[in-house]
Amino acid sequence: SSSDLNDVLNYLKTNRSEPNVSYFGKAKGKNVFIFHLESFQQFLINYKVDGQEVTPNINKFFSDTNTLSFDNFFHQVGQGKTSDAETMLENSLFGLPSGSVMTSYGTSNTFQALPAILDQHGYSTAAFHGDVGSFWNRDNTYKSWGYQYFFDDDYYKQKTNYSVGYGLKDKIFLKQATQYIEQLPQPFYAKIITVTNHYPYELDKQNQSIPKTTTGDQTVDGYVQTAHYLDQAFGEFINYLKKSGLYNNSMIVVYGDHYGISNNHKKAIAQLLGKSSVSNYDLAMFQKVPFMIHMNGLEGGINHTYGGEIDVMPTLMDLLGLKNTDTIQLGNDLLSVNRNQTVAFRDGNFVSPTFSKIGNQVYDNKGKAVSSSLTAQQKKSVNEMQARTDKVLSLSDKIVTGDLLRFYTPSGFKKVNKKDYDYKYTDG
Ligand code: GP9
Ligand code: MN
Repeated sequence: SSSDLNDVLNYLKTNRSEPNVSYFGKAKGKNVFIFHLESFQQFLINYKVDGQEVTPNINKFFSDTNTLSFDNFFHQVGQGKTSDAETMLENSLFGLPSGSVMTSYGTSNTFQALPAILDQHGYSTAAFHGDVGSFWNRDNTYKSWGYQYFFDDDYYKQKTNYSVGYGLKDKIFLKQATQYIEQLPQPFYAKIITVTNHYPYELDKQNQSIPKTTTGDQTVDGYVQTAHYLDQAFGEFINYLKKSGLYNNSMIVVYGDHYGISNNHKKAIAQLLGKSSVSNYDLAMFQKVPFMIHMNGLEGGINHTYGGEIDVMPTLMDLLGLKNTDTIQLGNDLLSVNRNQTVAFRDGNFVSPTFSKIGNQVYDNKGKAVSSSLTAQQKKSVNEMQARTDKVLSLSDKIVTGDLLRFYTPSGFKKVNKKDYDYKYTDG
């Protein structure tokens, strides 16, 4: 309703953060890659098995002098998993308390997504994925988001052994994706969704090149093997970008979509982290995923701000120098100077640099349970963070379930017409 929309606009009036002047427009006109690392958690960075780095190529990228890396960046997905991550990254809206925005609303709702915005600024836009196009209703949702092209599994040569689990093996997928990348008019925005590092972490013998972990938990121990394979695929892709020259004129954004090891595996998680047991706070910290931005000339380093997937779109828009003062987005630019660092999880818990709330317990930033020892001042600050968390989640749900964006168009934005797009593969 219009009063719900007013709630949203009022919230944004006081909660929009200012771009950081030293980053605004730094990536103007660059090609953009969004490289989606399936089920990839932050703890894998610099993790070793038997003295061997699990992800040497991603590690190198993480600490490259031209990579801005975030080490307090959290996934914020719910049941919609990958689709929630995509929804947050390209719309700055949360997934739903249950189900998936893309599945339930992707076809019918109005969106003002990043691909559509970039299209209207002269970009060509494409998504790449080696699974069937209908998974998570991508083939319809991407039209609503304004993607010009969606290269789903129909676009790649298939052979026996080319696929495992949900789709084409990453190396084979990425190699074949390059023929389409090369045809995209520049500047382009390309989202590349990998899939091999997906539960239950199966991989053919010949691609296993690091030992499994030895927690004894069957579903956990293969994780480093598929992560290692993903890392090799990533390394090959980066080499391709360097050879083709794209590495130097692109902003390359790399992120992990969500956990690979669920909280049902506490004992194994403790072993992987070298701890005797894990608390709920440890498990919350275990939800960190990589977020890295690489670009020639960008001053890299590790940024410690607390943030999550909801914050990616405003961050990228500011880097791209796109006006973002009247869009409806619930995150804030990770590079803003005075940004609010409360990270909302989809279940209403939150983490922050000071206090975090998991279930009924409040923790300080060392992981100590402090509910019963908070001062009045601290209690007040915890309550404020909780209120903010509840607010952004409920506003997001109102926007999605009420299709509120159909009542509001940011200045200069042209409504997306789904009929403009057709992703069906036709030979020749
Ligand atoms: C399938 C893939 C997996 O196409 O993106 O989705 P997930 O199971 O991780 O949500
Ligand atoms: Mn996923």
